[in-house]
Amino acid sequence: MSNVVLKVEGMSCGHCVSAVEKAVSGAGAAAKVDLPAKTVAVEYDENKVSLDAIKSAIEDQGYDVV
Ligand SMILES: [Cu+2]
Repeated sequence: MSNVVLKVEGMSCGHCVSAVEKAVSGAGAAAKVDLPAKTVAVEYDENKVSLDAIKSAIEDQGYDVV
């Protein structure tokens, strides 16, 4: 498993948190959002899902991975 912390712009409320967490789990990984820090801790199996796919899933929800 790999762990990475992404900085994500545009998250402002609980709705955003669940949208991002859902998007990441839909991509096949696990996410934990820290709203005040604007970070998303992602745990994923690099043999099953790429980090790019996870970033795309977040960006598809309208947030920016910086
Ligand atoms: Cu929101």
